[in-house]
Amino acid sequence: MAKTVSDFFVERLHAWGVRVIFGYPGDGINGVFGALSRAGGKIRFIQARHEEMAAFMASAYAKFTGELGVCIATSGPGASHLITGLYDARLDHMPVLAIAGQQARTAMGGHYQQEVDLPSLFKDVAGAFVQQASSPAQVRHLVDRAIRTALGERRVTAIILPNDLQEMTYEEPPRAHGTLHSGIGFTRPKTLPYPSELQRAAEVLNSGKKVAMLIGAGALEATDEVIAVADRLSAGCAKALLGKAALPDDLPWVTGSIGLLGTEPSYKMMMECDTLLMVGSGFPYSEFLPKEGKARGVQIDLAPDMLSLRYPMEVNLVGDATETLRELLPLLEQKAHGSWRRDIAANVEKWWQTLEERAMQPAKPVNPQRIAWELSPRLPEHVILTSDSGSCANWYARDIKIRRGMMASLSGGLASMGAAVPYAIAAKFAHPDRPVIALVGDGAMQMNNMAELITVAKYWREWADPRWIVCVLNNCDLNQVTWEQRVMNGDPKYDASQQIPDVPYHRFAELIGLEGIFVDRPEALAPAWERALSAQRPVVLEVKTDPEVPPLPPHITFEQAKHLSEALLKGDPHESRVIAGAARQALASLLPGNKDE
Ligand SMILES: Cc1ncc(C[n+]2csc(CCOP(=O)(O)OP(=O)(O)O)c2C)c(N)n1
Ligand SMILES: [Mg+2]
Repeated sequence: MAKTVSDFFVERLHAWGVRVIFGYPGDGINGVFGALSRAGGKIRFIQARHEEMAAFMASAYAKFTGELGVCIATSGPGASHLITGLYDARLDHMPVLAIAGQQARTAMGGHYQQEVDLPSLFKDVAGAFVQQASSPAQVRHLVDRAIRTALGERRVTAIILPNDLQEMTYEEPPRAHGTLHSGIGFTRPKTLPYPSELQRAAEVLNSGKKVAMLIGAGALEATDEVIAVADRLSAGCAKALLGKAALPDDLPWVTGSIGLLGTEPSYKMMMECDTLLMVGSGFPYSEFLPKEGKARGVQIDLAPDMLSLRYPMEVNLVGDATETLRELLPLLEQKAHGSWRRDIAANVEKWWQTLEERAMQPAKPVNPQRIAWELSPRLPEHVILTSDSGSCANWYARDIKIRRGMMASLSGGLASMGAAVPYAIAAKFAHPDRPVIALVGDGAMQMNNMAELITVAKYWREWADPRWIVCVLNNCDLNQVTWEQRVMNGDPKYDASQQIPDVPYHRFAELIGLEGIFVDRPEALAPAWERALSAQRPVVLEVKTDPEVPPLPPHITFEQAKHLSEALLKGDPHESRVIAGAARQALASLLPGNKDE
């Protein structure tokens, strides 16, 4: 049989190093599936339950391996289902290639079945490179360029293949005018600023007395360098959500997360510093950074368009975090460890105690914060953590003490619900020998994570370490938003939009052959984690949690506090519980008069 365009396509992906593709089939892309089948396992196809989940998997695979993530879908609805997962990769700067089928070239423009204008659909999310192939000799450079662009620019790219083209005999581009003769291969360059710029940065940092650092996903590979620079500058360091695993939390000067899901020591440090060094972070909220003009700033980022975006920096360094910090270090003078760092460490120590006290507050029936608190000391070495968007992201960000060698990620920039389980599945295909734990709200579970448990049931037996745990926080509420409505908008809980059905998640797990554990007493949490972590198969650990424990930011403005009290006065159906419950203490500090702003 002659080599088809699809055979060539699969061969070329393989030559680029692609070994895993996440996706879902359909007649618009059958040609490529046929070729994948003929390729005899050279590239592994992982079947998700939904194309959006496959795209989340590709995004997470890129995050956990540093390699290209690839997802595939059929024409029309399959392709449009990919979009949200692709935006996740786009917003978190992940290299992902989307492959989509399309109607036959002979039908296009004819309002044909499943005909969607895919180049237009993908144009925003895959704007760096999106092309619909129209001839066999074009496919070689489309693959080469889509992958090189994705890797080189850390962007999402897309190739759309009409189904008649997929089955045609492949032709190499002839040596003729109007053809391209492309090749494969990409290695990341070493990106460093000019020495004069490094010197300018060092001057700013050397003249500071109170240096604060903020690191993000760009610093994940730069742990030693961040520690060395922070020690030289006697700085404290906060971590943006995607940079959680960049520094271990047992260092006394690490203030943990920042922002709405952040910590008080991070907030204080940013308000009091005179110098800010930001590394590899697109952390969005300027109000958690120093007031403009209050601190001198230096930023390091690989992407020029992320520089001086949240705070006007004095020195903007385009560079790789590891390499740039290494070059910067010898230019930095050793600062004495004085009251600045001592105060940060004291704040951090006090904050961990506060978190413990908050986690141990009684609640009805289980305080969700305690889930993370009990998990933290039990985290196995090299665990990979994921979290969904929802209140659990607060506990993930603040309460989990991460150690060296662990990985952790979530849908950061997009903050999409429904990412934690596909992320956790991709983590297993990236590192089958590492335990994986996902924290997920019940709303996110119902939205789509639950269906992906079927994917886990399908594949887990092949994972070298079977430990794969999803902890479901069952509060029958879209809790994060309920609290946002109360605090940000001053509205009472709107049951019609916020209340969600009670579902026995642990029993669903059992039905499909996984292990189910149910907890509705705080004392049962620790043994439940122990059991889940020693289980011989994937586990759904369902915990009945209290929706009245507020997942509130460490710093609330007077305005927000006022809104909250208004909501309570307007008659939130859950008002009496809110006031009387475990939230009482936290709320007291929010009410007008108790904050100085
Ligand atoms: C796809 C998507 N839809 C809606 C939202 C808005 N949103 C953010 S958190 C949240 C509530 C999540 O509820 P649940 O998963 O039950 O977690 P909880 O906050 O109750 O712990 C919603 C609706 C979102 N981030 N993503
Ligand atoms: Mg919920």
